[in-house]
Amino acid sequence: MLSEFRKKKVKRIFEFYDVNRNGVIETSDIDGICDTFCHEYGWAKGSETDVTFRAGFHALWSGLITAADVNKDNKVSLEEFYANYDVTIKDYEAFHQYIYPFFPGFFPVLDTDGDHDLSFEEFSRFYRGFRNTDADATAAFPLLDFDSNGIITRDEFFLAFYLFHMSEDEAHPSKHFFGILK
Ligand SMILES: [Ca+2]
Ligand SMILES: [Ca+2]
Ligand SMILES: [Ca+2]
Ligand SMILES: [Ca+2]
Repeated sequence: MLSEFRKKKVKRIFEFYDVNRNGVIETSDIDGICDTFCHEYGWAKGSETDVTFRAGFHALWSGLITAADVNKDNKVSLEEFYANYDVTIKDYEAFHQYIYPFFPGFFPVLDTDGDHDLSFEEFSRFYRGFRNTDADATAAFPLLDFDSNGIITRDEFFLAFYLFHMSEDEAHPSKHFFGILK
């Protein structure tokens, strides 16, 4: 069973997926996520990047629905989502098998200039993509820039991503990875 703290973090991911806030994740939510990123990154709808991103996200959705939709109603409820994360972030091996594979594909989308670091601008775009405000991005950037050198390197970003999913340390700033966690 996930601890209450980790459930709180997983709930933040669920809220990201549930774009229309009706309490379940369904195909229309996935289109909504793609629209948000499309807008943030200025991709024309139907452009190559847009099509690639949508295909990737729909593949992710198919995987999620296959694994998490226990009652087969083509929707993923919060309880189903928790139960799925109970398996996928159970331990390091599970994380590596189920969650890690998204990272190498996702990072280059965020790192728009391809220098393997996230500038404040690049980070803010990602954060807004998760429907956070500019003020949230400004607050989160220094928390996730662990060595305070003004950039979030790929390694720092990965460490935050890993600890967001795995850490039980309620004081660790990685809990703010997808949004400021209150
Ligand atoms: Ca929904
Ligand atoms: Ca279901
Ligand atoms: Ca960059
Ligand atoms: Ca740094």
